Amino acid sequence: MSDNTPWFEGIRFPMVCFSPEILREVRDKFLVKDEDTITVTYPKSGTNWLNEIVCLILSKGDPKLVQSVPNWDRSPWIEFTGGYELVKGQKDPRVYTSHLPLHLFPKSFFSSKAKVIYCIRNPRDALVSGYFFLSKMNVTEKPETLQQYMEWFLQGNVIYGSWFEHVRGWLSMREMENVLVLSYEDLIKDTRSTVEKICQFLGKKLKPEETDLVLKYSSFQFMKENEMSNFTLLPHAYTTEGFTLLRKGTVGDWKNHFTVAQAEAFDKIYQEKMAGYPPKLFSWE
Ligand code: PPS
Repeated sequence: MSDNTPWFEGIRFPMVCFSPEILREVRDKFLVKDEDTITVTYPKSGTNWLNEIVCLILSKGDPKLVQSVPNWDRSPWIEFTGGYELVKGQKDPRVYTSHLPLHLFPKSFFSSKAKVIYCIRNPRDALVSGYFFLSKMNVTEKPETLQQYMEWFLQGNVIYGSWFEHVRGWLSMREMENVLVLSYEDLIKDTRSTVEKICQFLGKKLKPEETDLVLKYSSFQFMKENEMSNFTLLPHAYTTEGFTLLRKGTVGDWKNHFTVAQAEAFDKIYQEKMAGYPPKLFSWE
């Protein structure tokens, strides 16, 4: 990738809504509060789904908020210039989101009791999702082919940097009691019990019928039709024809797009970079 996207501390960011000054301030000066809930992901790993679920858990399944306020206002991205202002103005208890790698995350988090939910996804599916998303957006150089995007991805030369470093960084926090690690694959496989796990982590007890509402309003179909959740309200200058956030919402779509040679090349690098983790830690393995 060779465009003019901004860089901060060796990580590339999108061309719009970012500045190194705000990124530095978020890391060094922003005060995380004990009552904050923060959802964190590498891009294309289920961020907006998780945000919808958390928002609906907090409203006990009442969809009023998710149907009236755009997702980027109800769970602002702290590292976006506009999002940072929104988070600072939020009433307690605050709920916000981030794609930041651990080393760029607000330093004050590490001495707080704030809760972080980190959602990981098979990098192959995150790669395919990112490829289709960014080829229809005007915020970075558009990849021309999946092969090209795969090369950028494996080099960490994509927005928010290397998937491997992101995941290694955040997984180092997985034993902390204020950090919950989930996977997109678990959310797909058993949405109800994963939602219940989130409720337990957040200390929220929902009645079964309230959980039903959380599941209903955060479902792929509801989110795809909800203009507060599906990114159709993004400024048209940012997107091109065919852009969609809720594209497929499945596990394993990479198998429809990787060639055998690409799958083998990816596996080789994956095995090298992820060596040392216990078997079965990742639900896609
Ligand atoms: S972003 O742009 O980084 O914030 O994108 P992110 O929200 O992290 O990831 C987008 C992918 O999540 C899928 N998605 C869902 N899957 C299942 N159910 C629900 N409700 C849901 N909401 C979003 C979305 O379809 C993207 O994955 P792909 O594989 O592209 O379909």
